[in-house]
Amino acid sequence: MKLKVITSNPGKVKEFQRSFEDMGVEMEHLHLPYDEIQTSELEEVVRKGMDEIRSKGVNDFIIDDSGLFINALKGFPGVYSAYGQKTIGNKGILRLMEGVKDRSAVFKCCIGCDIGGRTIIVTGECPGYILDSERGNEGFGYDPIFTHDNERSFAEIGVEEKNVISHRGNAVALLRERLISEGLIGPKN
Ligand code: ITT
Repeated sequence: MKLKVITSNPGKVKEFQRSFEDMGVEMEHLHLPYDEIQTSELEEVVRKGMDEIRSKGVNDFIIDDSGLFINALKGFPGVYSAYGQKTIGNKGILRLMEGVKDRSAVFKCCIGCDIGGRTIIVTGECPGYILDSERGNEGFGYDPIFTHDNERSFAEIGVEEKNVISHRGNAVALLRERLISEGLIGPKN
């Protein structure tokens, strides 16, 4: 089975491909821009995005809207994470967090899957902390400044381990359960 991963972010495609390898699901990267509406809910962005993509005649795909929510910044960058990354970047976030004691944050990932005429939407989370400086070369986006174990950043742990504990990994686990329980996929033998 093939699913298109519709995103501008190759890092997401790599994580999805690795997560679905053992299920015999092939993930094909498709760059098809869609509107990401401004709203306070990741799920709403995903629902609207899926409608727009289907209206273009595309089916059997996955989209993902993610964000980093920092408690001391009242949830910023959150739903504005893509904008935050493009404008102030990780260095800007670290500057905003200078001298801030509460470093807690949560990564959230909402995945929308259109498959066999059905819609499945799941959300995964990963709590952690904002580091004092950027660390590591793997991953993408906010990975160098986020740690789940207060030791290593997501950019230091590599895709395999990130997939086990990350927001996207948790969302994928929920999606796999749904796909299996609805008889849409089964383990590859
Ligand atoms: P698409 O919308 O085209 O899929 P994007 O990179 O803009 O790609 P999002 O809007 O979902 O994706 O992501 C918002 C920002 O959060 C963006 O700058 C990402 O780099 C970052 N981000 C998302 N998931 C991440 C992860 O697992 N690790 C680090 N940063 C992440």
